[in-house]
Amino acid sequence: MSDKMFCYQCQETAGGKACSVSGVCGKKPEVAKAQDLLIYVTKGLCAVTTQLRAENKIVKVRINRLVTLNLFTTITNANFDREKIIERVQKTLIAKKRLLAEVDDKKTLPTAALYSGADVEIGVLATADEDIRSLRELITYGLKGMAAYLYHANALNFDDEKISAFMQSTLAKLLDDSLNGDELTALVLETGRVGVAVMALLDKANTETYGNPEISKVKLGVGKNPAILVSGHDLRDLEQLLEQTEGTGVDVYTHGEMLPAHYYPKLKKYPHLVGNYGNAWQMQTTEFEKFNGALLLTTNCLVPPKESYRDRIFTTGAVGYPACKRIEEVDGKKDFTELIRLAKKLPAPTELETGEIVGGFAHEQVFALADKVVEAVKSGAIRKFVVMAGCDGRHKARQYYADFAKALPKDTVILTAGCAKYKYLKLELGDIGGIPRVLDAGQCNDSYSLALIALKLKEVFGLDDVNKLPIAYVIAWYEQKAVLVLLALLYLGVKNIHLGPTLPAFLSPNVAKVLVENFGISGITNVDNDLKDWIG
Ligand code: FSO
Ligand code: SF4
Repeated sequence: MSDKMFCYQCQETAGGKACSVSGVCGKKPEVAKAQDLLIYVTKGLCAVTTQLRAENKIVKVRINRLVTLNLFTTITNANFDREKIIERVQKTLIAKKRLLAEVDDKKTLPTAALYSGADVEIGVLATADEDIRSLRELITYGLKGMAAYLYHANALNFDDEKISAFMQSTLAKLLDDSLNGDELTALVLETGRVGVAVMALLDKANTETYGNPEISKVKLGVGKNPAILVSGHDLRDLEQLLEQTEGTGVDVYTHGEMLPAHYYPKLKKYPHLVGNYGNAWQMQTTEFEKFNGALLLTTNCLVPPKESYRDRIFTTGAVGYPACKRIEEVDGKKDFTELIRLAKKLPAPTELETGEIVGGFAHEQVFALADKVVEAVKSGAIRKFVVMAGCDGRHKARQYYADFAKALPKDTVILTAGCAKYKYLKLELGDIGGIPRVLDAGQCNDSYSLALIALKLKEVFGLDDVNKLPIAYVIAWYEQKAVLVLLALLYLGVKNIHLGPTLPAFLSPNVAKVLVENFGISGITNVDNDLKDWIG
């Protein structure tokens, strides 16, 4: 196996090409290679499970969960702990060996299915043809995003064997050298179709467990109690922490993508869930320091922590960092005692800002406002909606999104989800007849809401094509969940998505051309030009 790393799965990849010395995200070559190995052995396991299904044998839920967590573990900014990743490799090899014994017909299995730890060429560059490589990686990243959504649904006891079967058969197909560009392109679109299904499953899991998000005010200031800051996307982790901190005198705050927890009736009912602290993930290096209290990372995005706050960080689920304490799930429960004990000894947070923000405009809440919205569109009070969803990040070029939001005409409404919102959520852009100009549906995990809102508008306006709606799509991407959301939107027939701040490095010129020609995908230029072209 080569000593060099090669990773180009996220938007911040080095030089817009690939991280080959060390990751811009902080991922070291040995971690990158362990992740490549984990993906490789997972594909091998999936070739076996796919064969088992073809022989009408049942694949246990435990194996589905193993595959899901393996993929989620390799998502950007989730796991930097090489040892833990290698543990997962070994677990996967053991599971595969056992399942292999159950396969009747081993003749068609690929080499990876028989792999037992020998030195083989793996990783992105193992595929020589740049278009095939590009399509394989596009699918792999879509599946990583799918795994993240499925993992969250599973955490709330929602599952769908069909989704796991698709993920596994698709991963197995990525080992098949006989598949050509057209067949892989078809698989890209299939990934988008199942992407819609997994997002719907997670939406059902979240809303049936915690109620439909409702319009909510979230405080930005701080109190005087010792506190825990929760980051990432896992609502079940937050819920368990809220239960365990009840009556302890410890307050709980959200950071980054955990903000939308405040919109759910069954989470906002806890009085000690006091507010949101700070901004998007990339700000954690300064904001975690100032928070003073204990920190819980439930999912990506983790930035390699500075020493000044490293000993206050606890990780759980797919997240990992060698020097940070971990909380494992035992019999479906997580015990946060040690985290709470630490929090009690630490000072209250330093105030960053005051005031409040408003969110909770997921599908049911927007449907409840439908009459008002339709009236505003018919009267011309709302000229256009702009879907500005996705991720925030470190690149200076992302200032574009704040500037774009500020420059949008006053008769436009931003529909948002994901941590991209931090670029404009606090700008006080006003409202249109009581409808705020920034409607936050929730996490990137809730992008499904935006699709449902678009489909509802199509229905109420009696249109035959979602692209005839007065909606522009200005999507900021960073990691692989955004890749899945993009594929899901393409599957839903959405055209002319403007993707930025840069196009993915993993799209070869030919693959990019297919996306441009068939779906009208384009990049961004500058605010003035783009406003003129897209908004008019
Ligand atoms: Fe943001 Fe990070 Fe939610 Fe992403 S926290 S960037 S798409 O990993 O997950 O939106
Ligand atoms: Fe580079 Fe992104 Fe890969 Fe990290 S995840 S190594 S920043 S491409």
